[in-house]
Amino acid sequence: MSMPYTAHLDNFARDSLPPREAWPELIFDLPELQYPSRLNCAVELLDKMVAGGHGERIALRTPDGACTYRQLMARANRIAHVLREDLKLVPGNRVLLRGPNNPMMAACWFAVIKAGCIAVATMPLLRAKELKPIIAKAQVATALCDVRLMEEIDRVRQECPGLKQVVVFNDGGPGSLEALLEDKPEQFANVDTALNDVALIAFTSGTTGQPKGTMHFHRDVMAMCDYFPRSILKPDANDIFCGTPPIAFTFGLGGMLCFPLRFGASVVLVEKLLPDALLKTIQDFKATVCFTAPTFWRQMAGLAKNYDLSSLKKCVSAGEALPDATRQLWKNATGIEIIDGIGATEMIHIFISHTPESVRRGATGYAIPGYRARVVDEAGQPVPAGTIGRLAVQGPTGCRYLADERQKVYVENGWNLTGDAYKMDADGYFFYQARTDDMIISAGYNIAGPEVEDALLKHPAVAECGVVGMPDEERGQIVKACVVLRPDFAPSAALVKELQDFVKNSVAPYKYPRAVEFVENLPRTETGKLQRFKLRSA
Ligand code: 3UK
Repeated sequence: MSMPYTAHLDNFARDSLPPREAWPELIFDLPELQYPSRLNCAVELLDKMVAGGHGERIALRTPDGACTYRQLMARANRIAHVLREDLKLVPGNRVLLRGPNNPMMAACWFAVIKAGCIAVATMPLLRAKELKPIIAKAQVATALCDVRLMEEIDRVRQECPGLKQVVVFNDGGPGSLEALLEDKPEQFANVDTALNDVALIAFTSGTTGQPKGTMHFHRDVMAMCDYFPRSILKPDANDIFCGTPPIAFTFGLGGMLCFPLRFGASVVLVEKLLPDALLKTIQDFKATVCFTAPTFWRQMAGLAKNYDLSSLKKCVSAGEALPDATRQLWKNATGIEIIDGIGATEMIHIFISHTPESVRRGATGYAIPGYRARVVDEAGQPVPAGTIGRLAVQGPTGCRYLADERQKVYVENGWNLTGDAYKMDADGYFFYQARTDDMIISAGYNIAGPEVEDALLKHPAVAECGVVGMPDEERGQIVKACVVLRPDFAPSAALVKELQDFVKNSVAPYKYPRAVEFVENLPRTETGKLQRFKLRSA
């Protein structure tokens, strides 16, 4: 038997894939979305757009200026020469990328892919302690790092002898990437990768244990650009994207880089965005599409009146469940129905979502065309509509952990199990309950924290909240709410009672929080997820 074609000379990634029988079943049943056996996703997103006449259009916008498709391609090509000639990289080598969302970070990502190497982008706030297992696991010998994030790389270098070369960018000094690419040609012979050569390894933002590396092929990047955007987001070349997710988070890799380029549109890259700054970005750049997490949508709803957001058309929320209370606040403030979507690093991007017109209150949406979803019991059998169980999905993308036993936990009988508890209605809409290990069991009742949170968020005193189960001798667990108050409200026993009664009046009374604690803020990850384990241990 002949080996299937690969452009990789370094076969580390291929050799670290899970055995074929441990992969999820993959479905490619949309006739319009078939990809050729040779595919380089950077070539599809850059070179082909330039060849197709988009070269002089703007690809990236920043507060300091803009960059066309042709300029971005030229920059990526020169960096690819540096990778090949100065750093002596061969196809299949992993390259660690560290940077906030900015044009050099974007160009580096494309350069790595053009050179047939594998992009391992890391979240900007990661410390040496968190980078170390990533570098070891993905066997990374080369890093490209924004000058402002060098400190942790310098620290980790001393402990990772395998990390042999580090090149700094956005620096300009001698030896920097800018200096090295100066005399490189603007053309580059792109590596002719196979559609199932690994293009990137994305590490999960997991809270416990060793980080898991998910491996995605060139084909998966194209599927990410074609499935959710084509059927739900429906952007066009005049759209201007903006938002907060880092390129290192696959939510951001799609929304802040690959989706806009796939459609000939542009994206505003801003390095550090707080709710006010994101609103100002929308106003100043006349952005039309915005990607961010639920906590941002909620905070921005309260500030929206101070900005001209008339350019904005489409809003995407992902990362954690979008409470209906937040959806309504944003709609009242702007008239826009947020597009909610559940995605996962293992799946690369969103697989259940809805268009603004087909929203159903309280639901994440339906399986987007090309994906299948169902709710299963402990044994993996589908449960009837209306029953809570475990979410299982299949589609053109799926989980392939880099050398990790936990592949068996995520993939069962060919289905991806995301770890979320869901309920499906008779029309195929999926209603998020909680992470399966976050379900609260109190006096024999199953209670989903996010449902109680949504009830609390409808009270005018509540800015943000997190609801968890706390150990209790009598009931096993009790429902506890950690509440951040809006500026005009002060903690009091009377307010505790008022919030408890408020919840009892909107959901089944046994779900009300027996304990309420007022806190200054809630612990969140860089991706906007509430860290419930921290609330439980507090
Ligand atoms: C949770 C949601 C309810 C859910 C991601 C869009 O979040 C992303 O990837 P992660 O690997 O986390 C996956 C988990 O996050 N989640 C995400 N979105 C929603 N829960 N409603 C939602 N809309 O528990 C899921 O299993 O960090 C999101 C695109 C790409 C991504 N990587």
